[in-house]
Order: sequence, then structure tokens, then C-alpha cells
Amino acid sequence: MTLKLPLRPPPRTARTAGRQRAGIKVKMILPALTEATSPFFRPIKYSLFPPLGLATLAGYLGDDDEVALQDEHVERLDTDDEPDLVVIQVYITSARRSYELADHYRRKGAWVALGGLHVTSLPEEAARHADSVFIGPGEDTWPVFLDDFRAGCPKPLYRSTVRTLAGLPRIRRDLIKRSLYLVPNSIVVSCGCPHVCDFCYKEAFFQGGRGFYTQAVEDALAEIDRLPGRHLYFLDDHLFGNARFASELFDAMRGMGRLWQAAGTVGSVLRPGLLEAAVTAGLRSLFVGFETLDPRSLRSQRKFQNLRRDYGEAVRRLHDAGVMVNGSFVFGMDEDDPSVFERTVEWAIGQGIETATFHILTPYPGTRLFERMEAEGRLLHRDWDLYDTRHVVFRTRGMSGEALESGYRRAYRDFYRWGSILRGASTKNDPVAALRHVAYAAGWKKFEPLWDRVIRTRQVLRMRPALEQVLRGFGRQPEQPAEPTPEPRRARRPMPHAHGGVLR
Ligand code: B12
Ligand code: SF4
Repeated sequence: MTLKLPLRPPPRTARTAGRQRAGIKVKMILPALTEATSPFFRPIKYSLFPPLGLATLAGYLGDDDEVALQDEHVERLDTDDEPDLVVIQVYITSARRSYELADHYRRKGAWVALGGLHVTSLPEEAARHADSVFIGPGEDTWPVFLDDFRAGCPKPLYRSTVRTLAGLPRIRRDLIKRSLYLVPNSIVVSCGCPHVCDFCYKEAFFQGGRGFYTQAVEDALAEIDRLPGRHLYFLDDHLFGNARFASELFDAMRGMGRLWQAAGTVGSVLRPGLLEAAVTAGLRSLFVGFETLDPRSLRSQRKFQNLRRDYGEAVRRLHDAGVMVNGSFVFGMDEDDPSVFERTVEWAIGQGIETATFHILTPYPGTRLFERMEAEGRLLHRDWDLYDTRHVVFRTRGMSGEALESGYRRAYRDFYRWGSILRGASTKNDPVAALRHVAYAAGWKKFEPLWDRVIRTRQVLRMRPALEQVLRGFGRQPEQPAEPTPEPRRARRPMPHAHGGVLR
């Protein structure tokens, strides 16, 4: 693809303008979608994780550079400043707001760099609001851009081709306002996923290079060591995706005293040994992409890795190991009919799944699903605000769009009714597991007004001990050998020839 970009004079940074300051004045922004900034109600999900991608990019800046990082999900943006360089991370649902901010700063004369998932899918759209756009992950292109920028000759387009997590600078976690997040210790130790599901962002984002790669285990452990406290959340798409890496990591994490959550596939849970190693290392809740109970949909979405897997057995294995399950389900596949909502919810409750995340099938630009829908003339519009997995944006097959949206909302209501929560809890043999089920499910969904208050009074981080208590099963979950210290103790290093080597 060739991008037609308007030419703009080179940037007048502090250096190129001959001012006293040697470095660049950089502003990094994670813009929010409208819902996250509502004056009336703040869902807790937007105060969970800090902007890790931008903090990663900030690690490449020099000591002389001045950097401010703002996350609109948790704070009001200061847009009266005068940075030399503005860096914005664009998701599909925040694209409109991102472009608004980009236009604002360009009018003020700043050089605007846009990157992230949505920019990778639609670089030409983004380029209308940017001076430089970035396709794919930033670890290879971003430092090249910074050199170009300092030299006064940044390019309009940077495309990632080299995919590695080796030798990265330290993430600038000092820029993260920890007190504004329930889970400030989010971490990624791998990029992408070995699978190729049609609806997933992954194939589109990683085109032109490797689509799955991990850090060195040593580097992952070093990053874990730098995180204070006890709780971690691995944001990796599939932490178990490279079994050799995962088992070395889990072995080395034993005794660190960590409690953690992650995401993984049904297949990885069923694989003997890996789950057990993860639990010994502190895994207490896993996001699992079940997506659909219908094998025809799995096939048509190329989610082959879930075919012929015993979902029930996967849930049992997790529960037997003391791991809570956050099941992910997608509605609106062509094979779905109006009975899908009740069937799915009933199945999840009957399995004792603690929390569920439901989505309406959403064709993100750049994915195979999007191409298919577009070729079939089924896309209803390109209003990206509504591509949020809560609205129907394509012509449906097995039911009307209205039925799909109302069924989706009903699924949430039905799954999180008190009766359903208690029924799910009653599937547990152990009363502590049942109590943990009630506390966890109700904690997220039944106390939303409380979360709203906690967010407004900026007390979110204070709730973390409660989260840890629930994850620990109120102390009844098997403890790890080591008691954590405020600065967690050093990990056991993997043996030189250690044996061969999952959220949202
Ligand atoms: C954590 C997370 C969230 C968190 C917080 C997001 C945050 N603080 O960044 C919460 C819970 C709030 C969230 C909410 C939603 N999310 Co979300 N989320 C994620 C998740 C799991 C991890 C993101 C992450 O931190 N990655 C780790 C960091 C290190 O990587 P990164 O952020 O991608 O940054 C790198 C590159 O993208 C790049 N980069 C990024 N920006 C820039 C800018 C420049 C200039 C450059 C050079 C490079 C660059 O460089 C970075 C380093 O390589 C992703 C899945 C995924 N793997 O991306 C989904 C994901 C991003 N979410 C998604 C969606 C759909 C949503 C929701 C709409 C869901 C919903 N129905 O509510 C909402 C709304 C999002 C919004 N704000 O608009 C989709 C996005 C699809 C898209 N095309 O945009 C994803 C991909 C999930 C999926 N598989 O569908 N999400
Ligand atoms: S398994 Fe999950 S992360 Fe991997 S391609 Fe499929 S949907 Fe995406």
C-alpha cells in the first residue's frame, strides 16, 4: 500500500528551533471512548489497567526529553500545553476522539504521531489527522522515528517489520499514576497469538512480520520483579501460547509469592502439566475464549483450536485447581439463532463459571471477518464509535439485528442475576469456592454504583486488597511457599537447560 500524505515542513522541536532545552517535549495520550468519561456513571472496567503501550514507548525517550503521559479514561486531559511531539494511541472505539485531539495539537503546531490497532487497520484514515503514522507494533519503528525526528526529518509512514522483544528499554512505569487504577501491575511478556481466528484484531495488526513472539524468560522475570505488591495481570493474548516459554516462566515464578490473572485457550488448559505449573506460580483466575458452543461457528470463524475440545472438562480442570473462570462468548455468528442466548447463559451458569464477558460479533477493519462482510455487502455503516461489541454493525443472518442486541443485553442480565450467581456458586463442592464465586461475580456487577463512587473519590487502588482476598479464596487457596515482601523477592531462575516450554 502506498499512502498519499500531505507534506508538512519538518518539526520545530526545541532543538531544531535552537531553543535552550536540549530534549523534546513529548505528550502521550490514551484517549477514551465517550462512555468512559461520562459525568453520570463510570464503569470500573475503564479504571482497571494503565496505558502500558504508551509507557513502553516512553522508555525509548532520552533523559533530556520531557514527557507527560495522560490517560483520558481516568483523568481530564490538559490540552492547553505546547508539546513538540504528540503521541496518540488509537483504538477503534476511541478513533473519533483521537482524531479530534490530533487535529487540535496539529493546529497548535505540534508534530502528531498516531499508532496502535486502528491506525494499523486504516492508516489512510489516520493519516488525515497525523504527521506520522505507524503500522504494527512500535518496538522497531518508534526508535527509528525518534532519531529521524531529532534530525528534523521524520517520515509520514513507519511500518513495523522486525518483530522482537529482545533488548527493550525499561517501561516508564514511573509515568503511570498508579493510584487511579485497580490493577496498576499489568504486564505483557509476549506479543500476539499463534492462532488465526477470523474476528480477531491479531492477524491484521501483525501483518508483515511475525504474529507471535515472546520475551526472554529472564527479561520477563526482571519486569515482574520490578512490580511492587503481589497482584499481577498478564495482558498477553495467550500467555500459554508458547508452552516451552510458559512452563519455564511458571517454574521460575514459583516462590515469588505472586497472585495473578491471565488469558488462555481451552486447549492450553487441557494440556497436562501447564495449568498446574501456572497455579503453583500463582494463577488464580483465567480469561478463556470459549466464544461459541457451536462447532459450525468455530469452523466458519477459523477458531480451529477450540474444535473437538471438551469445554466442560476445561472448566472442571480450572476449578479443581482453584482457578476462577472468566468465559468469553460472542453472539451473532451466522449459525446463531435466537435460542443462542439462553443456551449459552444456562451452560455457563451450570458450569459454575464465575464471570462472563459477552460480545456482539464485530468486524474490525483489517480482519478476514471484515473483508468477508464487506464483500457480501453486509456492513451497515462505518461509524467506529459503534464498533464496540455492544452494537450490531452488520446485516445479520440467523436473527434480526434488534433480536441480537436485545439478546446480548438479556444474556448479561440473566447471567448476573442474584439467582444465577447463587446457582453458579451452588455447583461448587467447597463452601469457600462458593463464597468466592459470589464475591467475585457480585463484586464486578452488583456493586457498580459503589465502583462509580470509588472512582470519583480516586480511591480505586484501595480496593485492590479486597480483590486479592477474593483471588486468594479468603486465605483458603493454597498459599505459595514464600511470603511476599513489599518489594517482591527475586524469582527462581530457570535452569540453563530447562524443559520445553491466557485475559480480558
Ligand atoms: C487492556 C485492554 C483494555 C483495557 C485498557 C486499555 C488500555 N489501558 O490500553 C480496557 C479494559 C479499558 C479495554 C477496553 C476496551 N477494549 Co480493550 N483490550 C485490552 C487488551 C487486552 C490489551 C491492551 C494492552 O495493554 N496491550 C499491551 C501493550 C503493551 O500493547 P499496545 O497497547 O497494543 O501498544 C503497542 C502497540 O499497539 C504500539 N502502539 C500503540 N499506540 C501507538 C502509538 C504510536 C505513535 C506508536 C509508534 C506505536 C503505538 O506500540 C505499543 C508497543 O508495541 C487488548 C488486546 C491486545 N492484545 O491488544 C484489548 C483490545 C485493545 N480491546 C478492544 C476493545 C474492542 C475494547 C472495548 C471496545 C471493549 C468493550 N466492549 O468495552 C473497550 C473500549 C476500548 C477503548 N478505550 O476505546 C479490542 C480493540 C479492537 C480495535 N481494533 O481497536 C482489543 C484488541 C481486544 C480484541 N481482541 O478485540 N481494553
Ligand atoms: S485465540 Fe484469541 S487472541 Fe488468538 S487469534 Fe483467536 S481470538 Fe485472537
